[in-house]
Amino acid sequence: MDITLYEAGTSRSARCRWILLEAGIAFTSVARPKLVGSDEVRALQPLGKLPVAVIDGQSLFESTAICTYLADHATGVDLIATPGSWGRAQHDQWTSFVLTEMEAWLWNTAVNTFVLPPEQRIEAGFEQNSMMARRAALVLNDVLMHRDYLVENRFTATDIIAGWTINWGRRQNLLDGMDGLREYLLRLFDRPHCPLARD
Ligand SMILES: N[C@@H](CCC(=O)N[C@@H](CS)C(=O)NCC(=O)O)C(=O)O
Repeated sequence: MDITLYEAGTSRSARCRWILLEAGIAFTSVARPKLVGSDEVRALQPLGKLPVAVIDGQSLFESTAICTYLADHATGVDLIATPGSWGRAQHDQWTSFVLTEMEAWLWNTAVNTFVLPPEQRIEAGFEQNSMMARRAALVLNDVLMHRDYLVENRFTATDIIAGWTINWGRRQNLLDGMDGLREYLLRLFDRPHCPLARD
């Protein structure tokens, strides 16, 4: 595969960098200031957001879609449950759950803290955002108290996607008392290619 990844540090594009490194797939990185919202990125991603991957001449956006595609096409390393398997249904379940029940709330706080211009921000939902993100995190914590990884009890793309969001929750101090998630993140941090922010 010929791959160019438009990325920005430890943002959601780090999921794509991580899967590429785990898969041993060579890629070209485009990472420079002011990439978000640029005409170059808008031509590939309608909202001008990162990440975007150009794979064999076709652009693909949404970090989960990119990671899933790359994992499916990795050779010599098994990074995702087989399409059509029960494990793959669980991949879809946990990635959907994490993105809609946890990440969306964190993103709403971010949007209203530093993404939108001050005059467009609404701060009234911050407390509710934290409560709802924590509610989803507690579900994941319950699961990960009893197993090491989300799908087939082995490290997969599912953990790359979910781990990034859970780590965001940790950075927002929303995981207090959730030992399952704390241990899970330590397992992910231990992986040599893990690009998750440690602060
Ligand atoms: N759901 C998308 C989210 C993409 C996204 O929001 N990326 C951020 C960087 S982490 C961005 O480009 N933000 C700029 C903006 O929202 O204007 C994904 O997972 O790829």
